[in-house]
Amino acid sequence: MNDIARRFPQNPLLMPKDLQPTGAGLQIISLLNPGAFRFNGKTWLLVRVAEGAAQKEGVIFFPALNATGNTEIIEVPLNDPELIAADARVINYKGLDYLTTISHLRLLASEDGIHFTEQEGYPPIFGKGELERFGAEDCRVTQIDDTYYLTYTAVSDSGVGVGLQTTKDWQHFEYGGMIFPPHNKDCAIFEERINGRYYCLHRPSSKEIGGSYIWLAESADGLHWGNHQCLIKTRPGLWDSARVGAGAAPIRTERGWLEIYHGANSKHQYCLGAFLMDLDNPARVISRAVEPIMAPLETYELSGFFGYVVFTNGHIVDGDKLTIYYGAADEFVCGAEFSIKEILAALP
Ligand code: MAN
Repeated sequence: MNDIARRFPQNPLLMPKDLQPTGAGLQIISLLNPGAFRFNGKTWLLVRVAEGAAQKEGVIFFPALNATGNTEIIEVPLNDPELIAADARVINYKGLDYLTTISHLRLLASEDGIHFTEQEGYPPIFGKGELERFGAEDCRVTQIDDTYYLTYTAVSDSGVGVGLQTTKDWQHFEYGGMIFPPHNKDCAIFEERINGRYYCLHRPSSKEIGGSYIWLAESADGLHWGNHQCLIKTRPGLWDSARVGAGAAPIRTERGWLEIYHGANSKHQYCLGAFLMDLDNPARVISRAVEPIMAPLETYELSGFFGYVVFTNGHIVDGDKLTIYYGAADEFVCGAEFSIKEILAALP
């Protein structure tokens, strides 16, 4: 394996204790998977903040937004025979799935791309309505002209889909509704229209025939998507054998659209890989690296809320320098630099 990431020596850049929870009785369990963008001369992160209820012995609490949009805590005794709590992230109660945490998105900005702080006047972004009752997660941010498109995982008891909001100033948002119904996540819109059309990568999942693969869709208006095509599948026996999903918006290079994606194996170990799409016709995959370009190696990537995870959905491109911001061990926000040339060299 050839890990070509140059991790920031300051990692982790952000930890749960660095931010305040949004309400009494809540605690921040993890900070993860930020979207990244430039705005007002600064680098901004849209961090996923996962909150849980302070636990007490013999009881499990899990949060959900109620009809009025406030976080409500549901309490179940640990010995309840109808409770299945085997995964740190998800529990099943009375046959229904719930998350152990609820996520919202928090805006932080930085002059140097390393030290991030919350900015006055830019409040947290919460899930909206019935289809986001269990939160908003892993937001990709794409800028097209003067509009930022936010595509995020919208979770509720109806399933996991992709929500869309747009903004020009990060203070006023337009809600575009659910653009991909369950089960779907990992949606990244391209930062340029191609032949007048919007494109995005997304990740529907099928439990029966098929799997968790990266798909391409196109749209005339950035809101209604069609002409779905399956681009990237899992590879038996490799590091991305169980599921794959897009990272942030594809990067224009002279060889094609470069996408950094995540892949996991059956042990839920997450690495980052790369593939290239044709510049004029992104449905054509030109190349895919066999090995990951980054794998969990550091202590903060190997152990945390959910260990052995590096996961990115936000980056800043500056010439050959690609700075990715990533979630480590589903608990910390970290940064790493890549040379785009070095990534391209790993692509046959
Ligand atoms: C998976 C994990 C969790 C996430 C849920 C819902 O279980 O990625 O972190 O909260 O899916 O998206």
